[in-house]
Amino acid sequence: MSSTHTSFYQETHTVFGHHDNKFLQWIFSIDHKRIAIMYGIVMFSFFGIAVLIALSMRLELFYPGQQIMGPQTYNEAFTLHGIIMIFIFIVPGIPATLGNFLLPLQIGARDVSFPRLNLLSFWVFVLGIIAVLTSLFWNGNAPDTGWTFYAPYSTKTGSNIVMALTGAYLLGLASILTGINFIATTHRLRAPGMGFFKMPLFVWGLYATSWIQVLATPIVGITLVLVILERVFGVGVFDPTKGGDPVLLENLFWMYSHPAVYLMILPAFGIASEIIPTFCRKPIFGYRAIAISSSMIAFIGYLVWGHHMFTSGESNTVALVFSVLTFLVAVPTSIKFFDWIATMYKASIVFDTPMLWTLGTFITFIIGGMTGLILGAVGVDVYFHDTYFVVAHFHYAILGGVVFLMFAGMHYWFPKVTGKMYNELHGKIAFYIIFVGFNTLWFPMFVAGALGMPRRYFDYLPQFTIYHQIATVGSWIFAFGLIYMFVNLYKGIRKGKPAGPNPWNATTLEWQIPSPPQAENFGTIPYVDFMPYEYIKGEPVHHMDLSVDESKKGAHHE
Ligand code: HEM
Ligand SMILES: [Cu+2]
Repeated sequence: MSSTHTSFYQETHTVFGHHDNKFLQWIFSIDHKRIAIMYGIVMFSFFGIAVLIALSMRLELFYPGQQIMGPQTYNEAFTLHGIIMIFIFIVPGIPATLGNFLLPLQIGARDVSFPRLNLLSFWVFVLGIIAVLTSLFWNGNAPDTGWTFYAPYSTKTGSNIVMALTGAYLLGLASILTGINFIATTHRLRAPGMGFFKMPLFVWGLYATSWIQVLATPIVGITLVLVILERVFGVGVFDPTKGGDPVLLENLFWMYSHPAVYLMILPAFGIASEIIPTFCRKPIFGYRAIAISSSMIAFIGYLVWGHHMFTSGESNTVALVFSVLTFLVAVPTSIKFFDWIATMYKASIVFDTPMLWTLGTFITFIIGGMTGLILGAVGVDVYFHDTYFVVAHFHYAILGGVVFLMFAGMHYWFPKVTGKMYNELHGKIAFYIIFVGFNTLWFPMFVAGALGMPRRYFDYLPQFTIYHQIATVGSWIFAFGLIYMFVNLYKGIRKGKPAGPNPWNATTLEWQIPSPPQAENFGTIPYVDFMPYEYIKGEPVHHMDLSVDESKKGAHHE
């Protein structure tokens, strides 16, 4: 380790000056790298809790009839599972963790544009979680509406909806603040010479996502406030008995929540676009097409929300229009996939864990995406609506797409964040266990759903038993794989070998500085007049040491 630099583990800037206390140094830190790690710790703790809740649901479903919980508890369980997974885990997801850590590093900046706002958004996020948790224990029942809060049930049920809505609102606010910060950072803080079309593709993914966070999240914010107003003051917006319209809530909700799907997947695609050239040691094919397709997906994503409401009584014309628009999203998505495959064509691919996760995700996400097209066809969806086919589809897309690529990114940037290496062999074994567990868990649900198994039911007809039992066994394999993976990463942090600045032979700026990076990232800010993925004969074109501050060379150290 070079002695001239302090890593962000030793020293940090805080909002209130310098603290001797380590804990205060962390929770008041305005260093984007520490904030990223704090987000990560909180998010993955809740991911673990939501997985445990899901495992208990799967146990309940092992046999027909009541096993370990009654219908009311089951409703509360899937509501909590959904709220945690969506609002606490995957919406902040990649931007708040890997994005926060890497955005400044990849564009050659010393921090995000508004470091204090970054810390504030973290604390708003924590406040939101506290509100959600309060809703579970605060006199009365835990929320039982499902994470979509559909009316009129959400305006009528006796459970603690207002607290849960407040929580979701705060979590949305945190997401907006992150988005604003990232947009400003991308526009203002790129290293000199780095035009938009010289940015790494992960930055493109984050940038497109930030616009969705800023433009779409306020819609759901307003919607949640309206439900609160309705419950507290009896204003009739959604309740038909007061002259309101429950379908209005569905419209408003999905105007946010469909774009939110792309908010989740675009940075995940960005991760794939980083990993593929690195492990093929080749420039990426179709850089511009991949960059622009992110923005196209973000844009079309606003126009398709009605595909969640084919059975809500919308007119045939409207349903048809939404159906066609839904199919359009496949175009920019396929552009990305073709470009990735073209990059891999004739490359000598290195199958390390991050690449393995990326390739595995291709399979699961394509299944998730294709079944999405099936559901996007109006006639078919009328049949499949609210069956396990839908449950399988979105777990394939979100878990097998977004979360898996997040795992890919976690392995890829692990050496950068920790300065250590995890064990490759165990990393690969963990991937295979999770992959097998995942497919055992969710694939049978397509079949059960197609045969008519409805979702959100704690009980079912005996002919569905076998599918639920396979799925439950799959859920144990899956959970075991998760534990295996996290233990391996934890061991890497504890006693992994030092990784060095650039263990993968990667080309982007973050690999040109020490691992972990020092407090203000770069000694020298480079002039970037080259493309992000430049290889000649399998070797990176640019070798730089950006940890050294050239202007201070020869000067004395304090
Ligand atoms: C160990 C992994 C997981 C298991 C075993 C699991 C299991 C389940 C089960 C059994 C249901 C209820 C199905 C029903 O009764 O309709 C469900 C619903 C749901 N899951 Fe998961 N899940 C997992 C991971 C995830 C992840 C990673 C996400 C998103 C990031 C997610 C998001 C959801 C959502 C949004 C619902 C719908 C809740 C509702 O209907 O209100 N799940 N999951
Ligand atoms: Cu949608």
